[in-house]
Amino acid sequence: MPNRLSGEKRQKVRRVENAQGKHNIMAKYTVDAIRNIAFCGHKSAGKTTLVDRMLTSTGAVSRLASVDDGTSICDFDEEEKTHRYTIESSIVHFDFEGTRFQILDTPGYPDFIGQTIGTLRAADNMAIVINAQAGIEVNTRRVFNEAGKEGLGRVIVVNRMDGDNIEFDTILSNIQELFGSCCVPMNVPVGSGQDFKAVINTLKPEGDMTGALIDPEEIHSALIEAIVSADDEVMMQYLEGEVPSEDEIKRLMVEAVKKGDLVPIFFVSAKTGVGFDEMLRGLVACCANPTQHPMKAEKEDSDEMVEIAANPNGPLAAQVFKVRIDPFVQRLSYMRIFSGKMTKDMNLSIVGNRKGVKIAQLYLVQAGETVPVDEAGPGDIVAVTKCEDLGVNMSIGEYRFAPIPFPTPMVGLAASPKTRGDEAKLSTALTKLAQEDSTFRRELDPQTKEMVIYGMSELHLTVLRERLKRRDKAELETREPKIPYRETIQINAEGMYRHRKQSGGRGQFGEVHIRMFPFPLEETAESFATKDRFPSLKETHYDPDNHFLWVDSVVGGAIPGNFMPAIDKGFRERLERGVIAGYKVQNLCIEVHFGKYHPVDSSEQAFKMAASMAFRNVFQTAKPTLLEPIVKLEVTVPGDKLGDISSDLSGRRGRVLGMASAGGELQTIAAEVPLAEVSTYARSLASITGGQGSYTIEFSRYDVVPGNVVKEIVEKSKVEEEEEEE
Ligand SMILES: Nc1nc2c(ncn2[C@@H]2O[C@H](COP(=O)(O)OP(=O)(O)OP(=O)(O)O)[C@@H](O)[C@H]2O)c(=O)[nH]1
Ligand SMILES: [Mg+2]
Repeated sequence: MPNRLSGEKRQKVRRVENAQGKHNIMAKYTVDAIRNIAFCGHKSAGKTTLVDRMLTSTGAVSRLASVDDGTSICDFDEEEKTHRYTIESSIVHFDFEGTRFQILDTPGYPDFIGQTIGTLRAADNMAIVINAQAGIEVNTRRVFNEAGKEGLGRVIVVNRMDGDNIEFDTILSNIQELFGSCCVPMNVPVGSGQDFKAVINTLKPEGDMTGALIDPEEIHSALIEAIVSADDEVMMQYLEGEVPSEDEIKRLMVEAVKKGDLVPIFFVSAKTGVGFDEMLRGLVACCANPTQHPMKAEKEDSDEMVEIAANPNGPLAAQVFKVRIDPFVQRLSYMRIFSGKMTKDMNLSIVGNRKGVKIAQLYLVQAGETVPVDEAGPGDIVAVTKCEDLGVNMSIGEYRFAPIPFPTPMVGLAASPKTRGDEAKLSTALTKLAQEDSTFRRELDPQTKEMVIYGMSELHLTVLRERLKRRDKAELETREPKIPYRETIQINAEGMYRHRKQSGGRGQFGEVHIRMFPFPLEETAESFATKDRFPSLKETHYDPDNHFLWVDSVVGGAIPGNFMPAIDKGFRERLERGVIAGYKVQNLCIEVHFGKYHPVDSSEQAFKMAASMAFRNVFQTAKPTLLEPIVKLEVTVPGDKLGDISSDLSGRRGRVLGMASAGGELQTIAAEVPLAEVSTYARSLASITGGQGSYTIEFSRYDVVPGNVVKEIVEKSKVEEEEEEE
């Protein structure tokens, strides 16, 4: 069965939906019947298998699905089918006992964490899936923390309970040791492995309890205690012996999960289905509906934060959290609606963009398939097609939502088209990739004029190249990783440059006098450009991307104002191409304080050249150096490998920040390491630990490169300064 909708199949879906009168989702559900939950966790925990099963067992999809034979509903992408793991997040929906579930299946590989983080914006809750056979793994803790940052309520799903050699007590104590005693089972398994046959509810333990792996009555008290701790008054009454009513428990359970006082645990097997319906009922009971998880946003023209209530009659407020470019349905922009109504032929206004966007069609998504709808409301997750202007992070309506905190991609490769003449095709394809994947970026290397692509890891870039090849018929040739060094200065310096050229006709004359200062990151343009420092300050120009500031304090018209834009241009070009080794310049302030011009022979070109050369010459006398990206590396390994790991890290100029238990035998070691030293870390870690370790990399900051290393880099990158004169 094809996974994407062909034109014919799309028509069929539309007819079916209309026949059932389902095309208006708002007419069918109230907001409080919706549960939006992201399924996250370590790779292979069984997230996709769980979500596929939700769709088949509730009848939302009427075919069998399996990751292992490439028929998964959520892993529908060609690359996912080939690799048998999730690369892109999928959004699906189904109904269960009167509740509307919208589930986000996310990748467990840290290489694709951008997809996970993007989808959290659409969720109100996170289910952290743990593989019962493997226990807590490195990405388990990472996603647990990400949920905290986004303010999502958390539940834990321990999956694969049908597997061999499961140590129930160890799993439970490891979870509680790492995430706290707030983690309490909502159901207790009866038997494990092949004998995992049932679960017993701990909120209302009843029936035959023989074979339960832990006493459900005992867990019941711990559960009630965690629930009542969400309300001080109820807690006091409880301690005095008063049992809270069922309604009270129901209300407080969601509160407790939202506050993190309770993290319910469910034991299931996605393969056999044991514990499945109990888990779904538990999710209905514990997870916040959209009205219980209002998002914060700023009104367009003010910086006051307000809470956006999930009100169907309120103003429209939504945010784009994902873009996917599908060869059949073209470009899809996925949005979470927080308030108001969106209709299929609406003109959307976008915050910060005067031009609105006309919706071509509004869709509900079921992983790779789309179902047209007329209207959607708060809590709904919908997609629109062909809206080129609707990019990730954009806020729709009058409220501005905070940008999604995507990690910065740090692993770079110099890239060029495999076939000459493919440049234009490749450029279009890479633009598409960057729109879909907020952890992919490309830049032109100012030194070599080569294109450099950046991703989260080697694996991430490999998968993206596969997609380019399959979808866009564009092949890339890549070369050794490029490190995005930056150039800067360490002391103040000053000087001037006179550009004078007599070539036939009119001469060219421009003279620029400058002072140069290190401009520390902690300073802002306002704090640095004071009258004390620059007594005749007239104007400041700040470039936040490079943390570059230049100050115009020229007096008496020594340089006429109409040449200032040319000076600005000269500085900016130099910033991009660097001075000592061809890297971008940052953390620098220049004061232009004097100059000379000629009424006939001065030109913009002459002043641009003079500015660029003055920059270059003075920079060279200001103790120039290189900055390198430092990353925070978190490595999780079996405890007995800690020694080998830390000595390997110190060999890479790394600095260990700390160690902590990551549950059970696992230890996590956090270190700061120069990016240049970790481009091949995946391979080394695998050989040290025999494949038992995993790691995450996150950009931390730029720091000064040690002197001997600077020399090496500068030598290697000696460029011919073609345009230098005289
Ligand atoms: N025995 C058993 N195997 C399971 C169960 N759930 C999943 N699996 C198997 O575990 C493997 C990984 O399952 P996935 O559903 O792809 O895991 P995932 O968490 O989505 O993995 P990523 O997409 O890489 O993050 C597959 O071979 C599944 O068949 C389960 O409950 N029991
Ligand atoms: Mg998956």
